Amino acid sequence: MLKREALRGLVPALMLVMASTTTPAVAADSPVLRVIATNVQGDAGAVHVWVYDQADDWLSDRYRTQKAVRVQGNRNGDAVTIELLLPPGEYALSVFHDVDDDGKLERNFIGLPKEPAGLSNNLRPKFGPPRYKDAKFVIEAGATVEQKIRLQ
Ligand SMILES: [Ca+2]
Repeated sequence: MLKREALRGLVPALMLVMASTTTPAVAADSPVLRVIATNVQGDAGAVHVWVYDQADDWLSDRYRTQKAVRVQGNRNGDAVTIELLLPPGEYALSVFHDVDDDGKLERNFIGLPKEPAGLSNNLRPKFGPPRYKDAKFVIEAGATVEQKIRLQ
C-alpha cells in the first residue's frame, strides 16, 4: 500500500498530466443538462438553476449543484439557456429568475415563489407542495437532456 507521503507527491504530478492534455478534464461520457428557461422578462439579475439528487433535500438550500447565468447578454427572446455537466443519474431541479439579484428565491409567507420560477418537467401541482418524484428525471451517460421550463 502507498504511504500518505507518496500519494501527496502523486497528486500534483497527476494534475500536471491532466493540465497538459488538450481534452477537457470532464469525462467524455458526462451528460449535459441543458435548461432553457422561458418567459424571462427584462434584463435584470440572473437565472439560477438548482439541481437536486435527494428527495430529502428537495427545494432546500442543500442542492447538489447550482449554476447561474446573467440575463443581460444571455437572453434570446424570452429564453435563457444554462448548461451543466453532471454524472449520469436521477435529478430534479428548480429554476428561477433572481430579479433582485440577491442569490435567493423570494417566497411569500406560505412558501410560494415571489420571483418567476419553475420546476423540472414543468411540474406545477394544483394542490399541495411539488413532489420530488414528480419533478425527477434521468440523465444517461453521454446524453444531452433538455428541460424547457416556463417561468411563472
Ligand atoms: Ca431574489
